[in-house]
Amino acid sequence: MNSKLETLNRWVEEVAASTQPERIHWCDGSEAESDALVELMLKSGDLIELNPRTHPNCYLHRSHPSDVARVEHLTFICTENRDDAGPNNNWMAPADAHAKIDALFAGSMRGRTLYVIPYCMGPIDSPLARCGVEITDSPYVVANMRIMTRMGAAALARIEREGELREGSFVKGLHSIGELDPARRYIMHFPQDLTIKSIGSGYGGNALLGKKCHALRIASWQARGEGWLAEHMLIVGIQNPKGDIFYIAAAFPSACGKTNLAMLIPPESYRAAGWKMWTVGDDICWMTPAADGRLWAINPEAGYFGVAPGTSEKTNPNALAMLNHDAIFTNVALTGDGDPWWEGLPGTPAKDWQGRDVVLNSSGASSGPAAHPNSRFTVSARQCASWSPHAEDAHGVPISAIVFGGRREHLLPLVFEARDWTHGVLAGAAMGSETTAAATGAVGVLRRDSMAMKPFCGYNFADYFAHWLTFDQPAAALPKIFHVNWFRKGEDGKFLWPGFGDNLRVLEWIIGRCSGDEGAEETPIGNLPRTQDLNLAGLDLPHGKLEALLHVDIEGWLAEYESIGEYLASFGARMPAALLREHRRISALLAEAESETQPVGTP
Ligand code: OXD
Ligand code: MN
Repeated sequence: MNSKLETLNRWVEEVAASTQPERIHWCDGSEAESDALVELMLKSGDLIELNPRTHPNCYLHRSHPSDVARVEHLTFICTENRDDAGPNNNWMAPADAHAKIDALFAGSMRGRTLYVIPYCMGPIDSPLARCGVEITDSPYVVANMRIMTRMGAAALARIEREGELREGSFVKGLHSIGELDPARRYIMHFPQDLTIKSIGSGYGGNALLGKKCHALRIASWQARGEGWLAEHMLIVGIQNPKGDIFYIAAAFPSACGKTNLAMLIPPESYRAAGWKMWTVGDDICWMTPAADGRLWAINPEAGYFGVAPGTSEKTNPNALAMLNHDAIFTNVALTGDGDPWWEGLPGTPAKDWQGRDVVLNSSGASSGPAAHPNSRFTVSARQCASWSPHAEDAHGVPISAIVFGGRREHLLPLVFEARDWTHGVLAGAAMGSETTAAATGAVGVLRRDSMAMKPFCGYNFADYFAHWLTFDQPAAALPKIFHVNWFRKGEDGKFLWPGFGDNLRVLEWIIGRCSGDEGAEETPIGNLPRTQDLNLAGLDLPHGKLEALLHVDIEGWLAEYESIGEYLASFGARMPAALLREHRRISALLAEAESETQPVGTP
């Protein structure tokens, strides 16, 4: 088989001439193709069958121990002009990058099959969707792309249709596992040519090119040119007892519980009152202004590639329930019965993520994590009980609110509402998280991660903020922007807020602000709920905690704004003046508030 589209055939031929595969397979996405690939991988040891009684059609893949996560230091944005990539990216000149990586691709597929994977990011009939073709020599990548994207014949038909109208209408992604050598591993992006080249890793975002490489890095570049936004956001629908549904898009850096929030189950008192939550997406959101002035969003993905450890009955029962059939697990541990296991689940592991026997000490614990901390599940979005009936709508869902958040032990209140769009963009630009013990390096250090896009924005952050600001047009009916922090701690070092399902209490205030039904108090940093504005029915929050969660520490905020100012300045002259003005406006409000709290006569 090959394609009706000559440019596509030519590219596949060129790649084959350089990588020299033994055979070429064009993926049609069919059940029979998938069965044959699974068969092949079971034989080669790439997959291990899990307990078919408890987990039918579930498989375990163990990656190379040196290949277990995205590699940001080996990820490059290759634009002609270095400043177009910006200080937020690693940069290489396109000619140098092609030369470097093409040398590694030469002969890299010898003895292997070259798979051509046509895929569509977004509902197949959606005008907001965009297509790509990934060439890979990894059958594991094919199996994952089949779950994570709309892959196969229908995508190819769309690519051919669009390709006949316009040259260069699909993203070209070339991937080879190469030698799996970290010293010969690169993930290169050429946004000006809608091209990705990735070699030396078979893992997640390095290899499933539809996800971070296409749907965020390349798409963010495309979106700027075409007037939309490609964001690292979940999309969730909240249905109130009247039956109205409000959609919220939310950006959090990793390790802040994005998948959990996307699949939140309302607390008992809310369920009894008739509240429901719907999952549209857990990682990526593409938003486009429509004729009604609102931003409409699709989830470009068709599945979840979620972190397994910590996923439990308490943190995310919806996720747990969708994982007992038709799922691929990567680097999890195994029980003696051949069930997948990770830290946070009941029971005990027998084999760790590398297949080694787990030795338990006298108290029944293993010496280190049995599942890799970044072990994953890949599963179709449809298997989630809260999967939204509107997730496949071609025009997407209308977004009422955008929420930014991070992990901050101090200072950042439970929630605040930005005064307007410009203030909201500043809140997103300034957001960040304190590092946790899960990451290497010092714990508790604040890392700014604007809009949670630091590893994923395909161009200069200063230009990206300017692009965000362009949406503020007179006819626009933009979402309101909020910032949340589930992770504030009290003086006793304990979390002040229970989190998980109770986060709906904050989301209820957020949608109430959007519909004009909820009150707030104005402060220099934005509008905060007064204690009476949050619904705390059925929640036993000890006295003083809510006040602490909603406290605005003016002195602390003055220092925070000074640090935000330094961060904005680090992007140099491209930083939009409107954002700098907004920063000055709030700094002045804070200074004024501070002087009002000083007793008369103090210098
Ligand atoms: C992810 C990430 O895997 O953001 O989604 O790192
Ligand atoms: Mn992500």
